[in-house]
Amino acid sequence: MTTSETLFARAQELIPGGVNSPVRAFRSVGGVPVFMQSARGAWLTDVDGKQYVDFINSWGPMILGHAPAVVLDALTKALPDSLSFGAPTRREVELAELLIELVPSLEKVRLVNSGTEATMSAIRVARGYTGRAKILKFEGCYHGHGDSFLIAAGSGALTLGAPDSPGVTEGVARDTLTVPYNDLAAVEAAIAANPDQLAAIIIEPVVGNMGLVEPAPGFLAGLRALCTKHSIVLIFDEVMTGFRLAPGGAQERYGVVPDMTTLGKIIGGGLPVGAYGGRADIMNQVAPAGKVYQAGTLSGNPLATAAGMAQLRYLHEHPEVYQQLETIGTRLADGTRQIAKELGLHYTVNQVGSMFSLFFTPEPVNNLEDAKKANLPAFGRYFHAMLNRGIYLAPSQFEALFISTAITDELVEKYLTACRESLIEAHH
Ligand code: HOZ
Repeated sequence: MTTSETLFARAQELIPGGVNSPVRAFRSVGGVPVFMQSARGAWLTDVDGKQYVDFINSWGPMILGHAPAVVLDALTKALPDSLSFGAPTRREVELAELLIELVPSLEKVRLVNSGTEATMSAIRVARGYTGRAKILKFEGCYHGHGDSFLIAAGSGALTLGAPDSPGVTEGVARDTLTVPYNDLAAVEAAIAANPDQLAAIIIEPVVGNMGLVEPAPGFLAGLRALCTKHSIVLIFDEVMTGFRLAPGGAQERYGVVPDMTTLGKIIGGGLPVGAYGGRADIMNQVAPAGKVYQAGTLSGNPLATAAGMAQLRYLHEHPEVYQQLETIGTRLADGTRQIAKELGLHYTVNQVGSMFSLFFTPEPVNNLEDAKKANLPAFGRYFHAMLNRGIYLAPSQFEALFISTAITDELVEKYLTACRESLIEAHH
């Protein structure tokens, strides 16, 4: 028995499903999750000492690879001062300044502890601001586990084959409308059917939670125009894409400015953190400036802000990082596409910058219906074949891969060799 197997057996007695977040349980690919011990650069080491090249990077934040000196130094310096104050600090102001400088839509910002908190708070503020109840989301988009978002949700909800969660009341579900991603006509129809009732449209501007799906040309701009016309708050959930697809996130990359933005883990350099922000007139609704309540003892935590500031400042001062990530991402995606073609599989590879997905279907993937056409058993076999070759992928077809700057040319080759062998093995 491996140590991971032993730990998983113990965990299953103690923790629901043996994990603290469903996707980690390997349910959609089968087998036992790997328990991790440590990580440096591109490499993870598990509790049995086996090493893997990491293509998850904590679902995004480890953009510079694991344990970058710049972040560790900042944490080491901050550590003796305090682990938590529950009072204002200088670094919160500095981090807010940096976020507002870099993300086009932010005029004011509030720090929270996770992406889920950020999205839950953002729709509360949008509702308070507009005085309307309903929100619209897209099928297969995932915005954390707030009740309002567990309707046609992506990520782990799809892994479990249950995109709607029990425990979400009918009343809450009624206030969440869903339409297919990349379908502007469906959005228009939903607005027309609910006149003056929509507080917000929330979207992953580039989706990471049904696998990687890119917005069709004009889709985001079309949403912007509809929201402006109907006084609906447009919220970009950039928990995965913020500071990753460009310094200013997907909104900078696609040139579409939302009214509000949610951010997560990457602004904490891997420590628990989140943020929501946007237009000053909307954010001024938040207590104590306004009446929409939202609070938290650990919000703006001194260690999270130290790590986050260090990583964001590094990214800000080294814009060449984005070109580097783009190049690595393109080599990995093109290489994967080419290998699939040579093997006669013609599978779809979607890539935007340093995020990509190999879909086990030859058809284009532009929304959830397309993503669901993937051959999931074959994906499961491929996942395990890659894992056996020391490549750590997301354990679900419905997740994106995230690249760090620690992926060298040599590691790209290692991945591509493993990819070819694993695709053959998966279809044997
Ligand atoms: N929600 C994450 C994937 N989209 C997974 C979080 C985790 O398991 O850490």
